[in-house]
Amino acid sequence: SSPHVDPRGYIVFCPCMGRFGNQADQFLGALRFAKALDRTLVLPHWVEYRRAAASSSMQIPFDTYFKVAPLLEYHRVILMQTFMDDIAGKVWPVGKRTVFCHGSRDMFESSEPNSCNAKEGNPFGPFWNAFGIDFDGSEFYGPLSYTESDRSAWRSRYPANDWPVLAFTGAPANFPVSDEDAKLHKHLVWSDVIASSAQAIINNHLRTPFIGIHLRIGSDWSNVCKHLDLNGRTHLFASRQCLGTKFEYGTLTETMCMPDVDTVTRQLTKLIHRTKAKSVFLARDSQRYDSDIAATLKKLSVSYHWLTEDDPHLDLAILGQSDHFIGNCISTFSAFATRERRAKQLPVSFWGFNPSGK
Ligand code: GFB
Repeated sequence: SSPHVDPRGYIVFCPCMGRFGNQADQFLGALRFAKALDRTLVLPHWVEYRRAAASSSMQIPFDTYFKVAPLLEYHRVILMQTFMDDIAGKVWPVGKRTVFCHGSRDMFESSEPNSCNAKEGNPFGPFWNAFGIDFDGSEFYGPLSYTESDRSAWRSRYPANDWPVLAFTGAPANFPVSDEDAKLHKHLVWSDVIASSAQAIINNHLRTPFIGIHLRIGSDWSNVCKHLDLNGRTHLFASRQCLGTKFEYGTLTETMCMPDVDTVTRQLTKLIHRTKAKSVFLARDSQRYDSDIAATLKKLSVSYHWLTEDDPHLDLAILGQSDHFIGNCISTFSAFATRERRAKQLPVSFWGFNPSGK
């Protein structure tokens, strides 16, 4: 049976910024926004960039990675494919599709003036094209923001009767995720396929207790680490996760962003001694520390495992299960594991970081 149309309307958006960690951050904000506006959230395809298709992006169905049911415990949601197949024709017919953005976006020479240009560039074009969506007009919602103070203004300016679908050029959410929205992470539950693959790796390759570590040490990341506001009061990406929103627990350092291999092996050794861990799972975006870490762990008679294929979601699902975790405070990829672990009250620590006062 096809789903009923929600008379209170829908929110559709493209997770058009960053890679998985960034998209997940914004997803939580969009989920809260949909709840606040009391509209069904259309669960977007995730946007991925694989090396083979670097010039384009791939669109991966939301439920490839996450279950829908736990989200429904919080709010009404529907998969984008279902929405397009069963609902869009009734509330969002071809020829009458308006797209929302804060103000005109005309960053390219080919841009239309006074338009969201919502399909211009990658991943914008490929995302909407995956469903054959074209836009017929733009709506600039500025100066409204997504924050709580503007939510009643959203409802009065865009009532569901006149605006059954609010389709957003980017995620209707702030970045990075707010503390309040981070709590919604408990509704992001790995799909059975991901969860059982993670469990199989743990059963077959790891002895418990085990430590999961995330190393964000690749070349794109070293560019990020050049822009730290050292000892300052400016957060970078996910740095709230260790420093606290108001820097209650410390300030940024270069080592926190890009720990050197000695810091990593030293900190890992300490944690192994403290926790009596029997194995270590490594998730990383570069292999450059592998041999040093392997040598350290061999000396300690601690076994280790890493995935031989690049699989960020499987990495994260395993990091979410480990008995202990060391992550990168600034990375939103680490932050995903941190939120999942904090929701389950599992311990979290970070490279090069000791909470002040402890
Ligand atoms: O997830 P993400 O937005 O987090 O982007 P950051 C990092 C991406 O790098 C992940 C890969 O989505 C993965 O594709 N990656 C990082 C990993 N660590 C791992 C790992 O341990 N295992 C695997 N398999 N893959 C930000 C971006 O990254 O970095 C920003 O999102 C910007 O937009 C900046 O590009 C440079 O917050 O770490």
